[in-house]
Amino acid sequence: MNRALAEVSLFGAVVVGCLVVVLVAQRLRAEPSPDGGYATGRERRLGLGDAKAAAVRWTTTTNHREIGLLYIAFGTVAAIWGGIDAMMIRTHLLTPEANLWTEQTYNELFTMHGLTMLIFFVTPVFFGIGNYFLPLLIGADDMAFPRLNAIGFWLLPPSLLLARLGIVAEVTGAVLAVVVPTDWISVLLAFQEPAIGWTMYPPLSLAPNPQTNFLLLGLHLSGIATTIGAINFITTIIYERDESIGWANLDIFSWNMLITSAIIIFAFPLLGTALLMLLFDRNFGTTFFAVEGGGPILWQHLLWFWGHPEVYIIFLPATGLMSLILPKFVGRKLFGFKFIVYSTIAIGVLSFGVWAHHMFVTGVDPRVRASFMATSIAIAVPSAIKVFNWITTMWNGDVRLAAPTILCVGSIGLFIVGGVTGIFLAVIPVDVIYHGTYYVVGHFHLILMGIIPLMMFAASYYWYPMLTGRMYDRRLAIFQSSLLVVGSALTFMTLMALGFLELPRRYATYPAGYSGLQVVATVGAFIIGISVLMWLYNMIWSYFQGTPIETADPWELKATQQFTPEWQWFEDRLERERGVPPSEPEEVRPSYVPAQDDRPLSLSGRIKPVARTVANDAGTGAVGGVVGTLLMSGVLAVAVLLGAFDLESFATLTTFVGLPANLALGYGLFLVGGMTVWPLLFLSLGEYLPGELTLVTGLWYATVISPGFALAFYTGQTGLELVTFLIFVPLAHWIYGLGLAGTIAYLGGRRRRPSTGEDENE
Ligand code: HEM
Ligand SMILES: [Cu+2]
Repeated sequence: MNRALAEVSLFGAVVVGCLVVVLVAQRLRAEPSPDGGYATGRERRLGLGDAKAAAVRWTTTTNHREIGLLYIAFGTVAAIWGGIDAMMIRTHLLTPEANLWTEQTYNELFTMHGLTMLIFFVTPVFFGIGNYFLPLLIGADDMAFPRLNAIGFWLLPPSLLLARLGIVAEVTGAVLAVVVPTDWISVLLAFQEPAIGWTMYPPLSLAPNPQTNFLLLGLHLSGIATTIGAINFITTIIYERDESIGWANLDIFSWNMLITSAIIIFAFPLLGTALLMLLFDRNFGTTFFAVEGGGPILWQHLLWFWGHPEVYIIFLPATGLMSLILPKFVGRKLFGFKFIVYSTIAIGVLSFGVWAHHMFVTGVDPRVRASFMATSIAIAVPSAIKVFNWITTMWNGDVRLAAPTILCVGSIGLFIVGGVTGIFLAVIPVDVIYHGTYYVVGHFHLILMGIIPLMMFAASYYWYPMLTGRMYDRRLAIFQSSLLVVGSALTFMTLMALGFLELPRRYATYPAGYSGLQVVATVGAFIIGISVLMWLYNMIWSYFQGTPIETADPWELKATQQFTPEWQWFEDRLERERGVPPSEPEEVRPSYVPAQDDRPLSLSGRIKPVARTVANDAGTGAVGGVVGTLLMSGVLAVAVLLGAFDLESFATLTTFVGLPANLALGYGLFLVGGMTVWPLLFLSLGEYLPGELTLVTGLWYATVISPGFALAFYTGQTGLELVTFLIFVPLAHWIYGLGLAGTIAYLGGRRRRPSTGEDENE
């Protein structure tokens, strides 16, 4: 089958489908109502003049919202294009032999799929969302450099065309070949999409194919566009913020865009340079990456020094959206805002220190390799902080069923699987086995697909009322989101399974034994594809036919004090343009801006109550800890008598602090630890976790923590003994938790009541 024609017709089919939806929706809207009522006032006939005016307007606009929409539209087109590549790859892999497309075509497909998705889909869509909403979120009139903004966007269409000129030329050639002799158009037919992998490793990328040059130029151009956008974001966030917005109450999405942009500023110039070096090698006889010159490994260093930060460039905005959207649908403020910001900064810095984990098998010096393994594992910590904060945000929240909720929860799940498998890959011995297999493909798609597009979809639903003034079809959206989550899990976890079976990646054919799982993965991919089409339909159809919204607060954000500035802006606009009055009294509206104290307290005045609380809490905690630990000792003593618990476990505790094993000392440590660490955890989290500290929360903590202790204490007991031991550890912890929680609740309750009364009088 001719690949280019297949791809172009699929693309054409999607575009035609969209147009049909637009036309039908518009036609229905313009029809007079059946009772012969009002005239078709909204009917608009699109004349040539209107079309021209619209074309001029959209190509010359410098308004941040319009440019944002252009970015989003461009990114969506690229996503559909790259998505069609993906569907073709998966269709090809349905059978073990290469009988649909040739091996060459297969290589072209995965090369261009990767590049299109990473470069032309993700960053543009996030820049679009940033352009539209960031100024609204920070109360700016526009981006800092509106014209530069337009230039940054308009560099993208030509760069996509350059990068994918191969297929454009091929199709044009094939069409022209029908009417003109083939030797007239031999130039066009010489183009061929590169089949060199998205990482463009030499010497493969040095092979003669004119299209590779255009690809490199296109990528270079897109890099310039990205850098321009990043500069604009940084400047806007730093200089255009409203007076009421400082660093502490800058919203989390803007924080993420700021740090993403900072990474871009450091990473992209490097990519640009490397691309130029490769172009020079290809065309002007330099030898940067030739074996007799710098060598192919030099390319890998340069590419991955950009490439790993790039992973975070496309990932951080997604986490920003998650941190912004999730709280709105679970009715609780984002937990640990500060720590999410810190973790984002930490990722930004660390992302430049891990690139060589992509090169573990290239014969890098083992000592260097080991240090990259350490930093790669370390970067999991800030990522995990985010996950814990999201989960804690949901904890006991008023979780509402809506498409964004499904997408957020699904993403967290997929991201956890993707992230944890990434930690394994960061470990050299594991990577050596798996790096060339589908395990890697499964791992990175769980992140690339699992959180990035899912958060874009969530954002599209969340802000849809604001963008269009209408509501999307909620039932379809819930169905679509569920399908997307299920499809993603099915596809990419199956790829992981294939990886465990050590199926190598980037092969067009495979042994027949793998075909069962390959079919499952392909089915999953088609589920994803179908759900994306549903989304497209919903977005377009609802734009014309959705129920017009009657309030600026469709998500009831005011009730949870999360009616953020962009919605406030929308509320003003609705009132101005449609006369929709604000749905609540004026005072409730600016709730997002933190209340300013009337009279600032003196320093000691501010410290004293804090110090008093800390001292009280510490005292209460310590007493509770002693009670809990003593009760726990009782259970452990019984366990020792029954032979289910080995006292040796206590003795080894001292080795953790670098002392020789000693029973008495170990028990002492156990007591001190129980007195301090646990109550501290308890008290500090008890402030945030809803439901305060109760016996039930105590049991929860105990249950969660006990497996860790079971592992730590386990000193080689075997068989039945181990089982009994495992039972006794939770038992002991439960008793401890009850003792601790009971004591703290008793002591704390006694003290708290009068002091709250005091606070209210102040
Ligand atoms: C429907 C969703 C998707 C499917 C079914 C899919 C499928 C695939 C397949 C089968 C490969 C080839 C792996 C190999 O041969 O080793 C691949 C590679 C790749 N995909 Fe996707 N993909 C999807 C979405 C995405 C998204 C959303 C992104 C990025 C945001 C992405 C980025 C990549 C990259 C970077 C590669 C690496 C290409 C290479 O091996 O050089 N994919 N994808
Ligand atoms: Cu990496």
